[in-house]
Amino acid sequence: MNTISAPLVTALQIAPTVERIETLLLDLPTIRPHKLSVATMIGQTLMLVKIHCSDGFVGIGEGATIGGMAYGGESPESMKLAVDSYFAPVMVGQDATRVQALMARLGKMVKENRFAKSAVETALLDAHGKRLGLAVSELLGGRRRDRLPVAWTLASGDTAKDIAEAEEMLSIRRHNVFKLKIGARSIREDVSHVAAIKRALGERGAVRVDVNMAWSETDAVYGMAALADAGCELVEQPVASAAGLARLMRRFPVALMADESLHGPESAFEIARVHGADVFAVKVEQSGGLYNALRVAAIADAAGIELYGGTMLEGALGTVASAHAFSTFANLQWGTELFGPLLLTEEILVTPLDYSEFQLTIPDGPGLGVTLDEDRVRFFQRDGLRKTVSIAK
Ligand code: MUC
Ligand code: MG
Repeated sequence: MNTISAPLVTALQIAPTVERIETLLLDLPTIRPHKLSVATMIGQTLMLVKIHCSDGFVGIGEGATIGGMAYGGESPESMKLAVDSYFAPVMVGQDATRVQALMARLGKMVKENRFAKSAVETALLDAHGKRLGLAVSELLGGRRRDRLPVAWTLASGDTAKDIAEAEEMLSIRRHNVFKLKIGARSIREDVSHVAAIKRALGERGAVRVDVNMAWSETDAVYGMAALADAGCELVEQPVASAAGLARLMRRFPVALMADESLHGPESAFEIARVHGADVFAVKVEQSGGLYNALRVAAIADAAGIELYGGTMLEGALGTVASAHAFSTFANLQWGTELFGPLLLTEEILVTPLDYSEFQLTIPDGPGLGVTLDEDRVRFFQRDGLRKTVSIAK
């Protein structure tokens, strides 16, 4: 005899499930070499995830790293492998509408892999938003803003080129906050580079720096004082450890921001506990997904730490996912740096994102609110049409 009650049968029948998960790698060139203390990027590889659901909705998500594995333990290739071999068996057949429950199930069976988890969580939210006719920001509790201020990173490695690039951004009214990548050269060279750029821009542009952990603590003591004198308003991750950051806090008239030390809610709590930062650079991928990014922001708010919306130099999908998450933050005192798609030579969306008047407009259509240009994706896909063309030459 059938012991399942009628409503349960109905619920089982109608709950859309994850049917199939597709992944691919996209290799896109950057507009110029992007020089960080850890790597020089001349291209970016995006790992795209498509989650096909039994009700016909397809969600898309993205994972990206900086300089392959130069920035952390995951790479686009390792994300693809993790999703194909380990995530998919855990997710296929599961209720696609219970995003948090499905991510918790995945978390029990797959440790770490924060970037890959962020990509699949994004795809689940995109599919569910499309299903409900709601933007991802609304699924996350509701957006508080439709536009986000966007900083630009000057990282050509050449002071004159950086000044010309900043002038161009100011003149087209795309960016008026500039983050300078330093730490690869001597501190004295870096300080004069920063001072020259700040002198050239004056009050027209704010100048901040990202050291990407390149300094020792004694370097940082000298460097932060000199950068404050040069008119720099914020120093991002000058040293590697949270304890080191805590010892540098409040010693200089310049804000201190944690980036690489932040790996989601637990590390956010630990940095807050030791008073290790004035500002958190919240990155959706580093946090392990959109919900975790919201948890990091809540910890910052509770600790009186200010917020900045960071980037892993994602392409359009990762950038829009982050924008949806940041749009819900109660506080976003330092704006964002969601410029990733602008660093790439190729557009992969049917309708490009709107960057204007120093801000990014957050799409408000269902899900992420963007559509992939599938022809261009096929062209730039690894081992795709572009490769065939170059071989044929
Ligand atoms: C980082 O460390 O913040 C963000 C902007 C940029 O140019 O690099 C990233 C990574
Ligand atoms: Mg950084």
